[in-house]
Amino acid sequence: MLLRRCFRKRRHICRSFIYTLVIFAVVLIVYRFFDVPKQERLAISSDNAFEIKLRNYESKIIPNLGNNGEPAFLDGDEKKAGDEALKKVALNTVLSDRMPLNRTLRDPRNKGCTEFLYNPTLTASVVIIFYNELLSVILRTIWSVILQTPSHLLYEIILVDDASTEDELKELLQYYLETRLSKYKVQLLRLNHRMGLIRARLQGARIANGDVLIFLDAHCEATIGWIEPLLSRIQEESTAVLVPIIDVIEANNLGYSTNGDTSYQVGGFTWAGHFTWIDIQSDNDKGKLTPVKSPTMAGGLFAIDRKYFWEIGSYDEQMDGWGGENLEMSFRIWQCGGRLETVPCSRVGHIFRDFHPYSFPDNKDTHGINTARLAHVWMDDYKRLFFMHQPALENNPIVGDLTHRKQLRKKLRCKSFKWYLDNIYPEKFIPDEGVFAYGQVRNKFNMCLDDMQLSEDKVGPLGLYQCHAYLAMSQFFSISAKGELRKEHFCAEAFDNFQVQLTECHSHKREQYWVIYKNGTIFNPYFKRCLSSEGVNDSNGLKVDFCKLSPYQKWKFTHVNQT
Ligand code: LR7
Ligand code: MN
Repeated sequence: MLLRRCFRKRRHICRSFIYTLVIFAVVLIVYRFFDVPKQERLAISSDNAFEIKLRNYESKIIPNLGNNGEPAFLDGDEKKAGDEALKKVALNTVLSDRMPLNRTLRDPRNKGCTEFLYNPTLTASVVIIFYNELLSVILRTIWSVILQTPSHLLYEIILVDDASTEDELKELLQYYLETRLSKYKVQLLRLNHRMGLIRARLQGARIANGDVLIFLDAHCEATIGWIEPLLSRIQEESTAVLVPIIDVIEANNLGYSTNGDTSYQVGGFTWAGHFTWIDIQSDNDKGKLTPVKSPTMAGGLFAIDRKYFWEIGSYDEQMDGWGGENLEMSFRIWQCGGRLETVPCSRVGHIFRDFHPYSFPDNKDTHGINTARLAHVWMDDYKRLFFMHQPALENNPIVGDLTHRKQLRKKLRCKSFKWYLDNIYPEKFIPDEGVFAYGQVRNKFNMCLDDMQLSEDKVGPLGLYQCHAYLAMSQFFSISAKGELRKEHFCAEAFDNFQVQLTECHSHKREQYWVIYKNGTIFNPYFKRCLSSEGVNDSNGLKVDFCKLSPYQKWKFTHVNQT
């Protein structure tokens, strides 16, 4: 009807209208007919150099290699090249390139975990930052997130390239996303200059839109069911910040290894400002499958409500490079009213490398500087213990302006560091509080007890060294309330051959139990002998000897508390 009337009245206008319609329809049909998804169009059209490279790379992947998270091994030249890479970049890059990007992993969780019914409705933005990481390792991280996350819970994956300099990585990653991952919400944000991992994470967080932010290092693999308990817990309590159990992916064979499915550790710290793993202290919490309180987090893998992330002060944007942000955030969360928890039913693997394969601009000790920042802002008087490790940073302008962070602490009305120690980490050893004596321990010959720079994970003799003019950490010892002669982690322990070694404190008393007497002797009741510096040389350290009136058995602590 309408058409007929139209033809009668305005014939030519009407005709052109119909022609346009027909042409439009034809174009539409042709387009639909020949339409192939964007990804394949790019791929097919290619004699494209990227496509050739990627196909070449894909053709070398050995099916099933490393499946179930098994360790994998190559032979001959490839083995040699892999060993070389391990030395150079602390990772077997050759092996990673042969291994499927979507390899399968065993379910590492405790069986009990499958009985929980999680039904989160929150969505996640997974933020993965990287600087010159290996393409296949980044892609395996991405694939694991895609494959192990129910799609309705994954709002997006945001990759932040912290201005990597490896050209191939830059080009191929972008191309891979466009051609192989276009149906997933993965976006790549490229920073135009190196910002360091803290500001890189902030940049990612700024463009995220999911309910929850989940940060991952770029060399991780998520396992089945990893995300549900994280999102559920945040749904229940939006101020809970969560860490999965972080399993080890071996840098040499990429085996996914766990510590079994019942025992796991939580986060602690050292007064030198390093993150450490610690055993769960409360018996009630041991072996629990529901979230467990953690005094700190390692920093690389965690989930936080997106709004809460900003409310609680995101990160200290003046922190450069690497390090410190993890303890800063941990203290801040606890002191300002949040909670930090390890979620035992969420497990993610991380490649632990023996050294950083990258260097930092200007070779700055960013870990030290960042930690000095957080010590000033969050640790109140206890910062003295950190600065004893880093005296050169104490009043150093290199640490930068702290006004904003101090304002933040005021604004959020955060509690004191003492509150944190008393309530969240009461087992933390404080070398100069609640102890019988502390400081330098010297004898008549101006020689002092010395840990001989024993590194944190070793056992070595309790040594003797010229007393330093200042109180250096290597000469700082305490007699604890339990009667240990100790450092932060190490306790002096007497052995059957009467040598005294520094070993991990075990609080079972006996060989690690000492009594100081007013006359200056340090007595070991188990051996009924006294600590002696007689005949000490570098290799054997101190001994326990029959107690006698000898200047070698007389010791003086710089500070003795009255009891
Ligand atoms: O300048 C840089 N820019 C970056 O984007 C330097 C690094 N990075 C990226 C890097 O590519 C990687 O994806 O940042 C991520 C972390 O760097 P790593 O893997 O070299 O750090 P790490 O695993 O040795 O260190 C741990 O402590 C750091 C302190 O700043 C970060 O918080 C890391 O995320 C953190 N990693 C973990 O918590 C994983 C578990 C390890 C443990 C214990
Ligand atoms: Mn890492």
